[in-house]
Formats: sequence, structure tokens, C-alpha cells
Amino acid sequence: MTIESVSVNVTSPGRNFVTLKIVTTDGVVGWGDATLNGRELSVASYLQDHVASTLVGRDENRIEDTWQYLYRGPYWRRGPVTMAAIAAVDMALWDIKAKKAGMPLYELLGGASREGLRVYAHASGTDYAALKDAVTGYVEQGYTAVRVQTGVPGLGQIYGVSSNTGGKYDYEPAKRAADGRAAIAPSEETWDTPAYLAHMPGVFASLREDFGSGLRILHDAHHRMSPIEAAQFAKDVEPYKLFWLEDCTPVEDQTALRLVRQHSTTPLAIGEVLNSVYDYQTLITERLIDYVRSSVTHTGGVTGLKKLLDFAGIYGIRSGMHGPTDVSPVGMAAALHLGLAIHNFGIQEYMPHSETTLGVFRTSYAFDRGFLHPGDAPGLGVDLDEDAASAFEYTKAYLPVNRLMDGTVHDW
Ligand code: KDG
Ligand code: MG
Repeated sequence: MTIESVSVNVTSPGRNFVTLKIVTTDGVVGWGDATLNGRELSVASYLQDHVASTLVGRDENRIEDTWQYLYRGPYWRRGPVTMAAIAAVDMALWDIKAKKAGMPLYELLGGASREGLRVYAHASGTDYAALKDAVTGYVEQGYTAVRVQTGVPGLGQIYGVSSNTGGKYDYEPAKRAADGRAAIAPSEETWDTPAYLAHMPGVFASLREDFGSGLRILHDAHHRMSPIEAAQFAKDVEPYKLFWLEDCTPVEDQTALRLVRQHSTTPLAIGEVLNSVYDYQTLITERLIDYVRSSVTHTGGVTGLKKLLDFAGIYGIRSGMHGPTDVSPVGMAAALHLGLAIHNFGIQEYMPHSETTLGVFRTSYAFDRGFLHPGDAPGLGVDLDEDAASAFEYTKAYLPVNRLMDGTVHDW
């Protein structure tokens, strides 16, 4: 059998998603996630205009060969657009292979290495009281790990911090225009690292006082610190025993983490914007990180991310796959199958999708008291309802831009 058709679906059930559909000549359908938040149409075009026709007639079973064909073949390699496009093809082919085998994908990847995947939730609040409420809510649902983000005195809205009560933050829809229509440019936020450095240790101290030592506490610094600031921060928060400190410095500067490592034992996670094993070469071989944050969707699919995680595993580094709502339910399912199968699983990020999104993507993964399981449906276990999807037109949206108090554009 061969690949008969390849098509790209762009839909916006509450937020934008790009999904690849591959159909084989014997009628098996595979789905792949190609969503790149804020740059969705570039991946849709890469797939539709440059990849789709090259796949028709190929043997759908040759997953590694197809991966190499798309990675090495076009000469231009790596980067988020290319690697998200390759990821979508790769996921769809694994979905097809597992459906044909009549097995959930994790069985083809070696079978389950654990009963379920420990996940972490996103709690945030503009002040400590709101943050504490949000954390309490997650603990009551059985979560054992929570990422905490909070407002900083003197600063306004901060990316990653909910301005609503309840602490639920969704990364993209907030950045459409206020009337829910297409945005024409990113919103801008203001940042001040000294204010943040002064504020955060007290937040962690209060969390430890209120929730004890058992709760796994994670924090995302969103690339906002310089190497020496990050070293100070990681050292200052050491007593609060974070599960991890994420993206403490701008990620493309791999050796920046040497300085952080020299000064603290706070575990470090990095890499949601990295796309290939080569982006991690120094980080991994010098043991500068503890967790790999890449998602299946942005790292060349199951095939690409497995290469990276196998390499990381040799150095005792574990997975912490990216799982915000801008990874679609298809991408989330792929992460769960891979995470269940590999030995060096660490933790899985989990931001549940909205009911609107889940009305379009039918999932079979399940949450139970702080753990997720991909389910035992053949393949990835997620279907896109194309009729339902057609009711939600693509709506342009942007992630915000960050500036320092004096107006300088800053990392985030
Ligand atoms: O699209 C950007 C988001 O996926 C990202 O900012 C989320 O930092 C994030 C996280 O840790 O989930
Ligand atoms: Mg992050």
C-alpha cells in the first residue's frame, strides 16, 4: 500500500491548530500536529506547497526513510517551521502504522515502561493569594506537580500569569484582538528583572510553608535572565527545592548554563523552542540540564524526539515534554505514547484543552489523580472531526512582545 492523499487542516476551535491528514490507498487515516503558535500558516504552507505532493505514492511503512528524506532531502534543515512540518508527517505515519498493527502507538515503541505519566499543571495568579488558590485547586484534583507563575509588584500583565481568578492561563486566545477577531500586531508587556529577582524567592518560601515539601514545584523563567542573574536566582531559590527551573536564560546560548550550574544545584529544564538533537549537543554532553523540554510537535515528531531523548538518556537526562494548549491534542497524544514507552521519562506538562477544542479533536487519553495515560485505542487515539473543525475559521493571533522599563526589547 502507499500514501494516496495528504492534506492540511487549519482550524481555530478557541485557538489555532494545523493538522496534517495522510490517507493510504487502503483507506487508513493518520493525523499529525503541525501547530506553531503565532506562525501557523508558515507550516501549513510548507506542508501544502512543498511536502504534500512528494509523499503521494510513497510506502507509508517507511517512517525512518521518510523522516530522512524530509530532513536531509531539501538541503535546508532544522528550525521550527521545518521540524514542525516533519513532525506532522512522522506522527501521521506512526498513527497509520499503529492502526494497521491494531495497537496503541506506545506498544510499537517498546511497550509501557510505567503505569501512567506524572503531569504538572499550570497555576498562576497576579498575587500570592490568587496563586495559592490556583495551586490548592490543582492539589485537590490530585496533581502532585504544579508550575507556578505570579505577578511581580510594580509590573503589569506578565506572560504566563492569568489575569482571571482561578489561575487558568491559555497562551494564545488572549492575544487575539479584544473582540475575539484577528490581531494585527502583538501586544507588548513590560519587564524588570531586578523586581522579579527580589520577589520570587518569597513566593517559593510561602508555597513551601503552605503546601509542605511533598509538592513538586516548577517555575518557568521564560528566558528573561542574563547568565549571572540566572546563577543568582538558581542559588537563591535552592532552599525551596524546585523540581525544575525552566528557560532561565535565552535558550540559544547553550554555554550560558555553565555559569548557572557552577553556582547552584537547582535542576534545570530547557528547550521548548529547540528543534533537533544538535541544538542540545553541548547542553547534554556537558550535563548542563536535567530535563529536555522539546515537544514531539516541534522536534521532528516521534522519530526526531526519540533520537534526542535516547541521546539525553545516556547522560542521565530525562524528558519534560512541552505540553501547553498550543500543542494540539494530536501532538499531546504523541507525547504520551512516547513518554509511556521510553525509560528516561521525567514529567509531562499538561494544560487541558478547552471544551471547544475537544469538540473538534476527539481524544482517548485520560487523566487520573495527577497522571495521564494515552489510552489503548489503536494508533495515537485522536481523531479530528473535519466537519466540526470547518466551523472554526483561522484567526490571526500573536504571542506578546516583552520590553524593559526603558523600552528595550527583551527576551522572554
Ligand atoms: O507558544 C508558546 C508557548 O507554548 C510557551 O510559551 C509555553 O512556556 C511555555 C510552557 O512552558 O508551556
Ligand atoms: Mg516554557
